[in-house]
Amino acid sequence: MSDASIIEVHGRRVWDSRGRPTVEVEVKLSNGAGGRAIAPAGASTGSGEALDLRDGGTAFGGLDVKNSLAKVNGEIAKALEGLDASDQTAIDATLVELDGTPNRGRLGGNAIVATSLAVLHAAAAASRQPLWSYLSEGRPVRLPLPEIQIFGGGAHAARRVDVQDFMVMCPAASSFTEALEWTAEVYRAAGALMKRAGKLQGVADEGGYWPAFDCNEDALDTLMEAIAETGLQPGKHVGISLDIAASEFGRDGQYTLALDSRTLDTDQMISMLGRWLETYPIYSIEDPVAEDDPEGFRNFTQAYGSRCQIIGDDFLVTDAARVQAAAANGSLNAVLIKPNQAGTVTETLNALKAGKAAGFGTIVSARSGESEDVSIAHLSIGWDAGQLKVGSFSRSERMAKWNEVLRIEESLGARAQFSGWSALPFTPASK
Ligand code: 2PG
Ligand code: MG
Repeated sequence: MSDASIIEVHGRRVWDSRGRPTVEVEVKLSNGAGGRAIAPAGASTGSGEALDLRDGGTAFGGLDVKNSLAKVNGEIAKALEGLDASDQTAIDATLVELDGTPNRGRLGGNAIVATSLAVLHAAAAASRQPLWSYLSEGRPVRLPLPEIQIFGGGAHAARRVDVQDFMVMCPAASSFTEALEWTAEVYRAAGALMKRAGKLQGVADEGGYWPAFDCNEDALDTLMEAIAETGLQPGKHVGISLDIAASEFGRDGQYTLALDSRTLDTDQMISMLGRWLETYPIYSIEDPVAEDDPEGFRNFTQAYGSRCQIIGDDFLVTDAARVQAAAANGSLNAVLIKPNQAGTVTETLNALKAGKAAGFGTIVSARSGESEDVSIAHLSIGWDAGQLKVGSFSRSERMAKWNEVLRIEESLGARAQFSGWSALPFTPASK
């Protein structure tokens, strides 16, 4: 038995930021170390994601996780007990094999990701290092460029507007601390603007202001105004990042913009986004077209990939093979990295490595259903992803992640290096 042998795996039900049940797993090792992780949950999910297994039935809207927990406390615990927690690859291979399905549907992606991450935490604790440091294995790391939501939309705001995330990015900041300071000013200014306009109606799922707008462009104009109000310059200090999450309103090359009461085909969709790129200082666009529109991704990237980060989320679902295929045919230049889309830590890292090998931007990302779990803050730094997307600048399940990065930044002292522009896969004309 190695020093870091797993002696106990325990799953329990906890609750996420939407008040829904989710899976927490706690792992104990023979040397006394332990680790814990909570599965997040998406609302705008890609069809190729690891399956978030729910019980169905009437309790909690069918979203209970008793089946997943039974798997953790039964088969999973039995299979992992006695294994070396520091061999993450073997742990994850065991989980994948035990599940035996292509989409993690038997044990549940939620059970698997929480277990995989809990083992990782335990192994880091056994090595007496913070998780980010354990993951970095002595390689240099950068503090991530944050993408922070100001207005929520799409599936996170009852589809009040079509676009899901209206975010800001501050690659010109000199540090992670300063990027948060600039963002905090923009978030405040946006709230004040909404209040003055009589449009302040609380926040959406990820903490961005509720999008009480007449059209998507209204949100963009208000965001520009908010940036300008802070005294920071749009396009110089603060850029815009959008998650269109187009799979939510597009299929078979048809995109229905509910707010504007019109349907666009792929070319019209690309033209509309192109006009936004001309009008606003947009640094990043995620899922500009739907996951069933590979040609659309390619055409969009061919047209705009040299001046903008173009991220695949639903389209790539944190899958190394899909990332490699997208790189080979020039479909994107960045990949969103969500551990619960991949299933295990090892598969998540493989997708990130594939992204880096292709010269892609790599963005570790939270889900819209989150918790106090801060694992992704550590992954983004330890794996030197360069970017981190966590939702907005309010609500503690979001702030927990930003604040954890601040602690790590402080602990690095003079060694702290902010990724800034180096994280983005293009050079802006204004730079
Ligand atoms: C996304 C995420 C986070 P969800 O689409 O990128 O914004 O949303 O977790 O609902 O998939
Ligand atoms: Mg997305």
